[in-house]
Amino acid sequence: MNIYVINGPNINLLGTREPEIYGRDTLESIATTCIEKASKAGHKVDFMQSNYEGEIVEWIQDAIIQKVDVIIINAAAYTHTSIAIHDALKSYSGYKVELHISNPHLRETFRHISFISSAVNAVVAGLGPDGYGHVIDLLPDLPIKVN
Ligand code: CA2
Repeated sequence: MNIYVINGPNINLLGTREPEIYGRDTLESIATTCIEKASKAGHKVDFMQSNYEGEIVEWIQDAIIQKVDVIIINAAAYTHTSIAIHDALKSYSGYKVELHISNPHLRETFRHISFISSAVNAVVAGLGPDGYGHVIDLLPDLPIKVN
């Protein structure tokens, strides 16, 4: 399987601030874990992060063109604002997982609304930085149509 792991704004700061919310792992260490776990299972992960909404939309469009099998997306703050990311995800017919490190429902009310949950197959939240690796481990058990 080909897997895109897409991360939104400020996630590059992981490990530098707010460890009580986001843990102490850096984005680089999460990427390494995902790539290693996927490779052991015979899959390929492209791991990316952007602070720009349009770039995230373009990566989702690229996943459509490249017939990527799975998108795991932590859209970060764009989760709560972005119709553009919602629309791009709707256009992608592969398997999609919305992922959050924290549980947004335990936090400020503006984080309780997700614009993208209605465009994905599954939502994972509150498992900390290990959530990414757990989702990679789960992929063989999910109803994914491989291209
Ligand atoms: O829990 C998550 O994964 C979030 O998607 C993280 C977003 C937040 O806006 C969502 O409501 C929930 C924020 C990511 C910011 O990441 C930082 C990491 C370390 C230090 C500061 C920010």
